[in-house]
Amino acid sequence: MKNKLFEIKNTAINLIEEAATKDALEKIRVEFLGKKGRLTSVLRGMGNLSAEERPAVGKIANEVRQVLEEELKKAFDNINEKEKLEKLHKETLDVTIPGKKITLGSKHPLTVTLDEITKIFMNMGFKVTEGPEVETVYYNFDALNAPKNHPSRDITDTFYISDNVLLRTQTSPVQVRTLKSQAPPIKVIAPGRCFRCDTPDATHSPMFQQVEGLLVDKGITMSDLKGTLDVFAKHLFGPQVKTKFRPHYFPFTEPSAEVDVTCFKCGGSGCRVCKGSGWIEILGAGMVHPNVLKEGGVDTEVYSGFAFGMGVERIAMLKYEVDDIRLFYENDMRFIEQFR
Ligand code: 2NM
Repeated sequence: MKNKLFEIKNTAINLIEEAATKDALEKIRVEFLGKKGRLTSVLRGMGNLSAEERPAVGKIANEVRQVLEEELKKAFDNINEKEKLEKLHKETLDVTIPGKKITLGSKHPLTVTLDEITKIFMNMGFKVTEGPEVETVYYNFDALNAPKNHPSRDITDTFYISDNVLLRTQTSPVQVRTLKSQAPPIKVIAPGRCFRCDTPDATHSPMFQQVEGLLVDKGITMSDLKGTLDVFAKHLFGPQVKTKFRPHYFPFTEPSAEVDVTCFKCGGSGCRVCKGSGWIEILGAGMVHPNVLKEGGVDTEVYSGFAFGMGVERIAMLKYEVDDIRLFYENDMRFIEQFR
């Protein structure tokens, strides 16, 4: 029986030495020390021993159990330590590996341009107003003194949603809403998307952005308009530029003008940018028509005002010498990335 115990001990120790995982160790523990284990069954057989033999065998059996338990624990701790080291090794960071490059986005050139325009007018005390892109015929045409037979009202020029509802063709309906909801003095700009039935080409897009301005107060004259737009042009294109007004016609302003700046590229001598004329048209403007003011609830005996409007794409094309408006909407990274 003693030999059997020593044999169990040696077999178990050999197995423990060979075991490579905690699972394998647990199997060995169950096989030798478990309730139905090999050591346990030997102990059960002790009843057959003589009274003299029993204590000595019992002592050996206990020693074997103790040794095996110690060996199992040692082996278990070894494997644990090894696994911990392996895990640490796997999780080691190589701080010398180059980082992943994060590409930064940038503002779209139209956003850059709109921000710049907005900032100049805000610095002159204008507030930014916004309004719906889906408008009524009343706000888009009627209230703006557009004659019933004006060509821009035609379904071939304007996107109608129904007889009475359309996509705004300019942001002036926002100005009308402002006139109706606020008492003068009014000093606002209205940036936003506008829509016209145009076939896309180098200079036309069925969707584009506008900034319109409106100022209504006592004693406002054409010279206030000239001064405001001259300051704007100098901030946008440089202090050297000059502005000039050319007579024009808009239904919502009287008198009306188109505004040119001296070419910021050649200084006025004539080049590709100004097509040889030395002047570049940048916006339209005028004194708000009394019919528009009255429709907006303004007393024209007390107040007068000026208004102006410009295309954001047009300004961006001039500033950045972009020769095709469609480039702004194509999301071609080779184009977009040039404006970082
Ligand atoms: C332009 C040119 C001239 C304009 C007029 C108004 C309103 F609502 F006050 F009558 N807002 N914007 C205006 C005037 C717009 O765009 C080329």
